[in-house]
Amino acid sequence: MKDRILELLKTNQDSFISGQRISLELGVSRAAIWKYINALKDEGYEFESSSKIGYRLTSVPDLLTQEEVADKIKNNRIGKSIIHFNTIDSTNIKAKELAANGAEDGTVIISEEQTAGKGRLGRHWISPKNKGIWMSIILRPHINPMYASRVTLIGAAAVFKAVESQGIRTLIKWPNDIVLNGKKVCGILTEMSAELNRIHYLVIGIGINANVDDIDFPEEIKTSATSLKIESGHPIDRKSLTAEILNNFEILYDKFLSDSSIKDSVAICRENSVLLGKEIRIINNGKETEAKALDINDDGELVVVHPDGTTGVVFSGEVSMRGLYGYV
Ligand code: BTX
Repeated sequence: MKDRILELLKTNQDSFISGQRISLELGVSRAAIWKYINALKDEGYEFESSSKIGYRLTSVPDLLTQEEVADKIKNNRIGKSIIHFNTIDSTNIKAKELAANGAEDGTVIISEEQTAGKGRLGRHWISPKNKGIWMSIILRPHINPMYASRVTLIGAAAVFKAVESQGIRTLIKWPNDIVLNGKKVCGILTEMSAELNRIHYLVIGIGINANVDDIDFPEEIKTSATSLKIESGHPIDRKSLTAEILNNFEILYDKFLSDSSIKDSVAICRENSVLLGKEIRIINNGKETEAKALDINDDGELVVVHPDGTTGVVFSGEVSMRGLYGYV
């Protein structure tokens, strides 16, 4: 009911709506309306109200709640249900817990802040309050677990397209980073629970430094991390960007489910890659090798040429590049 009252007030933001009208339209008592309005106030919504003329919504909070993002989502599944937190340890941890307890395919967990945001290999992801998009998508694809990592490239392509729609051109660092002016602006962490030939669920965690300020980054990552706001010089509409990512994600993900192909996502990652043509270092299982990045093939693998002239593919792992994140 709270959602419906809010919707009614949002569609009539230019005028007051009387308590009587809300009561009649939604079949709710005047006392209950007052209770819901107070609950909305607690969430950061502001109203003008008068016992004679009713209520008018004057300001909405900059929060990534279901109420604030849902009207921009065009999807059938991804993001139809958004579970929002003000603070949490990690949206990936929460998503895995909910998925293990039966949460539906497409459920999205968003938090305004993470106190123990996770990067890959146990690393930490800085997630300051109200300044980024820290979210995880629960997926239940009927695919062979060996193809699960392809979802990371779908995520990267979806983030690229969404950020581009806001007028900012980023580059994709295969397989899981988005960079802007040589610094990391987004990271993706895909986790899985599976048997040998069946996936229970996948969780794709996306962290985007939307409005993060320089001061929020600890000293050790100041030279390697940036935000869309820092680079573009203007604040980012986090609600639209969140919805755009989820909208783009569903289009690319549905394509993948229909024919197991990630060609469209790969094309986006290839055309906007920061790595291709560059000398790189590959770190896999603690072993470091040098190579030149040639291509991303249609299966999403990185094609490289080794110093001895032989070519090979890299399925996963750490890749670093001269001049990016200060690597020399
Ligand atoms: P990664 O291991 O590639 O990157 C982590 C490294 O990046 C850190 O060790 C640090 O050097 C640097 N770093 C930490 N925080 C930031 C930041 N905010 N911006 C730029 N660089 C940073 C990448 O891992 C995957 C990150 C996924 C984060 C999302 S947020 C929502 C979801 N929930 C969760 O716990 N993780 C994911």
